[in-house]
Amino acid sequence: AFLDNILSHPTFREGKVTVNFIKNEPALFEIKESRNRANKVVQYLAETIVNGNPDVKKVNPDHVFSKPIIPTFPKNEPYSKGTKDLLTELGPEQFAAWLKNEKKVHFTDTTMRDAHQSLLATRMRTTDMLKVAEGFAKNHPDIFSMEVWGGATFDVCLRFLKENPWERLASLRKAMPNLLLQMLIRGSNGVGYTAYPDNLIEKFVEQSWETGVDVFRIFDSLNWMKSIAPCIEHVRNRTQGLAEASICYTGDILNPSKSKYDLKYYIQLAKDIENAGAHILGVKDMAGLLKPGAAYELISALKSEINIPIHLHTHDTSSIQAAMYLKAIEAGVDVVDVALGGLSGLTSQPNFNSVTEMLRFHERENKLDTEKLAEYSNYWETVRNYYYPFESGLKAGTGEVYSHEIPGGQYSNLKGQAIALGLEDKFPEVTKMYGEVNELFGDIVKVTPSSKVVGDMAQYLISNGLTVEDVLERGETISFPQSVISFFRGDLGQPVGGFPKKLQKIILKDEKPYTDRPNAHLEPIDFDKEFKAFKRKFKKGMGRDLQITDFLSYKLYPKVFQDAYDHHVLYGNVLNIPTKNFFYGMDVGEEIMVEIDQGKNILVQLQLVGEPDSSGNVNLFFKVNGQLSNVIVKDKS
Ligand code: 3PY
Ligand code: ZN
Repeated sequence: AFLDNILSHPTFREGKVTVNFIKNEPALFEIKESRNRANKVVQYLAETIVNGNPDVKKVNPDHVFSKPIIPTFPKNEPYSKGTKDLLTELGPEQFAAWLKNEKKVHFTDTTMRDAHQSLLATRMRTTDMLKVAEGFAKNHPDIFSMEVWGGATFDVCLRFLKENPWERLASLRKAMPNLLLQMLIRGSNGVGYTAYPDNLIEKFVEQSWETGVDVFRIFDSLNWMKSIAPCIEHVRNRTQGLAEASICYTGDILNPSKSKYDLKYYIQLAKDIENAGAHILGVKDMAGLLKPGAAYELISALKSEINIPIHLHTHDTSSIQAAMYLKAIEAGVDVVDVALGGLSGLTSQPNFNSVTEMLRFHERENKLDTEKLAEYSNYWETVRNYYYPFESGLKAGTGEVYSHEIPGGQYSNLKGQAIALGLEDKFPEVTKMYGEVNELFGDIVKVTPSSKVVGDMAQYLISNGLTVEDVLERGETISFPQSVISFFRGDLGQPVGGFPKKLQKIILKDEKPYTDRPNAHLEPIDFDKEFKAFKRKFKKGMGRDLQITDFLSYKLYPKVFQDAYDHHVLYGNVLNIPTKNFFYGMDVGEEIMVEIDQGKNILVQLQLVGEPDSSGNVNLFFKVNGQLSNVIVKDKS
């Protein structure tokens, strides 16, 4: 193709070529690059048509996809001022003071992060978000913040969607310049499941801010201040954003027989968080255990004991969490997390649309355009349908959450796994065991990554036909899962009240645990040196210069980054392939438009899929921008 460009170039045809011809005509290379990109996209489509997307386990050939309707918005009008503008104007301290003085209750929309993390295994693609991001920000400038990043989205973006998470953040920033963008960060575990060197987390925070995050919701999976405080410091030192440090709520403060996590415990933790310099206090009810009456007590007490605003998060696993919000709002909570209807409820957040209606004519009502909210809810409900293989199969809320205490995101995951393995009838056993393991571990705070340890142990015991009594009686002879050993060694920090000593000995055998910060055991990163080496290692293939953010992705997830890189070398940027085609390939006759570069689109039509030959090779014929093109793919079935 490159040669074609040269041969067809007017200068060449006129015979006026000099030695500098190729050098002086960069367009020749651009055309080559575009063709290259187009070929890679077609290669990806061909591969998916023949072998499927490896992330999609079960395709339903009769599934009906309907076209989502994108709500209208004033395209040519500027964005109305929102919370982002206010933060820029006031700075984080004054902004927090402003928030605390607001009479109306504010909303964080979690649709683009926790909602799909909890309902669709985090698989929502950037393209589906970008279709409505600008419109949403223009139609709803009064939203407090948009939770769009962090948690599991980072990992899943790279691992399964083959997207660059930083690119997602940058494009959402551009599309929603007036609203605060929020992320979830697991304190010293960043967006991973283990401890990282402090200077890696610090750089990560700095780059997240540079790329677009304003609100950092920081938590630690054991509520350990020693993991939370350094992250607050990073936000304060490296950004002009808001450090929202969270208490993770577990247990039930109204239950007198559950005294480990009582009101006094939470108030002290909240004070520690305020004293560590947080601008906002988060109350993160990751399993949806906070009951309405308890919420009233907790929020009232916190309001009188601390001076920073309070932001409440929950999951609607029990299906009664809107009632909890009402009580919390009446007790003075400043912001609550909700998800647009189509992606709300069950293990996700309470329904934004309905919560808004619940508060109509309430003294703390926040007047939003409910008709427009409904249009966006409908959009997401239709888009959700494209992700059907990732649905957990959960049909109803459950009151059992109060006994097993499984966080929303994990619950849908475990349920989905059980259904996929044909063990749905065993699911009650898994959840019961989860509760028993929690008791065995000394009743710990359970949220990523500590919740994963409890889940791993529960599944391990069930699949090996063991009980918690077996562990205590003959645990010396059992080899436990790695995550469990690592947890008892101290790799995730220290749980409230310490580890049960006898069990710790059983699990660690002769290994010695430690009690200081896990991060203190890790070598700091030499950014200058390592970034240079990184750039050498991944020199070609990305079609762009490697950034420090790529290096951070690599340091957080080396293997996942390598795989995403290899995928990129083969298939280029798959970001703009429509979701239906990204997951399920194309039908014969189907024609799609794919943006391969800014403003540059190709029209791809699938013409014919041949039969596999004797060695399993399949010949596919496409029309790309009207030109016939054929690709051969090996059928791996
Ligand atoms: C995460 O860490 O991803 C969570 O959503 C925890 O609740
Ligand atoms: Zn959550």
